[in-house]
Amino acid sequence: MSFLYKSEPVRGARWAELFAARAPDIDFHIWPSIGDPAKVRYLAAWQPPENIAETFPNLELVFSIGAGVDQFDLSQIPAHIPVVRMIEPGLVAGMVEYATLAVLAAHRDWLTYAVQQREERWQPMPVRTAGTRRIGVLGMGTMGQAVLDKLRDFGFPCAGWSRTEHRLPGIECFAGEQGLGDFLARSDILVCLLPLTPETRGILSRKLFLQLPPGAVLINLGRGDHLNEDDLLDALDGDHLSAAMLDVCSIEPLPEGHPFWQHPRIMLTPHIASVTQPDTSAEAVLDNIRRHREGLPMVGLVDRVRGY
Ligand code: NDP
Ligand code: OXD
Repeated sequence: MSFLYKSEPVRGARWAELFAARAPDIDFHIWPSIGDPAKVRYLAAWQPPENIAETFPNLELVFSIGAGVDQFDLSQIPAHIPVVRMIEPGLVAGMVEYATLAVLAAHRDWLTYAVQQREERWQPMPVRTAGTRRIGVLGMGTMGQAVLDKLRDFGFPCAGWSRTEHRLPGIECFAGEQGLGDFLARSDILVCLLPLTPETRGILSRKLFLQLPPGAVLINLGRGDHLNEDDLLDALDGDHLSAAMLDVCSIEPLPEGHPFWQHPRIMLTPHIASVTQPDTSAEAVLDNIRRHREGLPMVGLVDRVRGY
């Protein structure tokens, strides 16, 4: 029986060591070395190989290397094979760090100061307290809840939006289409931590921006396809939004000459808000293999109907 890993090779080498120590009955292969495809029971991938069902006839479980599963065409994976996304503490911790950094940078006007520095301009702006800056997080899942938990401690009035109702201490919770307008109207800094699904694709649009308070800041940490890029440029250039911080783009890497590169009010990072950490993620995968073998519920099982 074998495990096929198809993602970043340095992490793969560490997983191989940990599997050898913790699950010696499983042969570990790092793509493109796949061994005998009929022996592959477990596949973990960031970008999945093509024709999974035909190539690996005895596959039992598919793992996403990331928290998102939008890179998988779930219709191509036979219904009896569970798909499990990544839930591991290292990935959550990285996201909490990045989201906190981005929110604090927006709150303390760092993009404006970066521009002023290049212009050799010494121009203080009023310093607002955290209590006067309202944060809204789209998505209250593993990432969104951890981020809200941290931001609340700074004294920001925090709210979250999700598909179903949630309750979190000290967080104003909104849900569904009917809760979106009120949630947006009170969000000075909007953080997107949604999964990419047919319902959420393009959600960061002109219509949504116009419901935010004037001067709001957008931080997109979900997926590039959540965002309508032209609508963002219009909202920034029309001064409805004051800045955007984008860790994800529709096309990655962002193409040469794209208007985002040079926009003075856009801060870009190359999809590094958080990264699956080798040791903790291997633990999470090994634990789910154990759960699967023992017939227990797996952590991060994807609901194919919801698409996340
Ligand atoms: P979860 O599945 O745990 O949470 C998803 C949240 O989004 C849930 O609260 C869910 O609502 C909500 N949601 C889904 N669809 C809708 C909808 N149609 N309307 C309203 N709310 C909706 O995911 P994670 O928190 O683990 O991850 C979220 C995303 O973050 C990933 O899918 C990925 O795209 C992104 N990510 C980006 C990284 C980066 O480096 N940039 C790193 C890691 C993740 P409900 O609770 O009601 O189900
Ligand atoms: C993820 C990501 O989904 O890194 O984990 O984007």
